[in-house]
Amino acid sequence: MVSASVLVLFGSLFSSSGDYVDHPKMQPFIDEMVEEHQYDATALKNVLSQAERKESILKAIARPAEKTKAWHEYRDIFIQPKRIKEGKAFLQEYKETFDIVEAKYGVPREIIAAIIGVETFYGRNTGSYRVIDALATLAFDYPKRSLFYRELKNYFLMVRSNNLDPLEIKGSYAGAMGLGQFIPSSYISYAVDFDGDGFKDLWHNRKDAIASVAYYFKRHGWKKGESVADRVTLYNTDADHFANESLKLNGNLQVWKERGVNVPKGQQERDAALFRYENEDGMEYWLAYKNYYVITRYNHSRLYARAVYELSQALTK
Ligand SMILES: [Ca+2]
Repeated sequence: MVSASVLVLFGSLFSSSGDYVDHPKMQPFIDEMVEEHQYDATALKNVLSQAERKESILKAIARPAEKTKAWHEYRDIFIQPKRIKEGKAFLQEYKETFDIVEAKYGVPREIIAAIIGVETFYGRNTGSYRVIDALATLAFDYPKRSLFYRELKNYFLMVRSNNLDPLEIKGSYAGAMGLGQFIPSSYISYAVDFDGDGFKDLWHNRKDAIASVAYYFKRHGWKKGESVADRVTLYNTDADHFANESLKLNGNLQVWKERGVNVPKGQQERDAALFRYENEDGMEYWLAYKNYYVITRYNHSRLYARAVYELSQALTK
């Protein structure tokens, strides 16, 4: 006879794998993949039935640093001597790749390096979740699931067309993969096989990762040679009402001047957004231009954009 405690033990063991075998959203997902992409239903079911639901993922996604931290706290995570030092070494080690990529895509090397530095500490922390677990958990069990549902579909398309094992690939809790933390749709659209070995290896191949981040920026409208942002002061504090309104460039420089911003002298007329950042000892204001907006296309956060920009500046000193 099996005791109740043994049943509980086995129950928890079994529930740690195959969490989606009987999930009500799994079959409709499979049906859509078969209908839309002629995916093999048996293969899909086989993979999905080995996906695990991760409570830690649902907890992590509920409190991203971009939503919970003041700027100075966020900055302290990313702008430290070690990340600057290793970033400079990264630029040096891959100088030839950066030379070619910078010329080809028009995106400065320090921006590319800063992205990879902020995302994964130059490849040190690329994520230890199986992407199948991350995306299944978020696509099937997260209330705001629509993005992840799409990304789970893209994941299967990505592994099929690149002949990858869907149960092996690792990434972040949100299913972001490799040195630049590309989600599957980004991989499909922007991954580059820089070294020409036939595999867009964003997990281990730094050359492929550098070129892919640059291509992502080019495709999102990076303006070669244009400045990114200027620190400013306000002559009229009413301008503060318009700060952090959205990530969009919600006024040209003339408008910002009229709203109360001391616009830097000699700047050509163009669109900008005003951002307010909280330091330990008060507020700081920045006028941000098109290229700053492009950084937010990588991660929709003014804190993120600032961290990338500051790290990029530190890497050039
Ligand atoms: Ca490659």
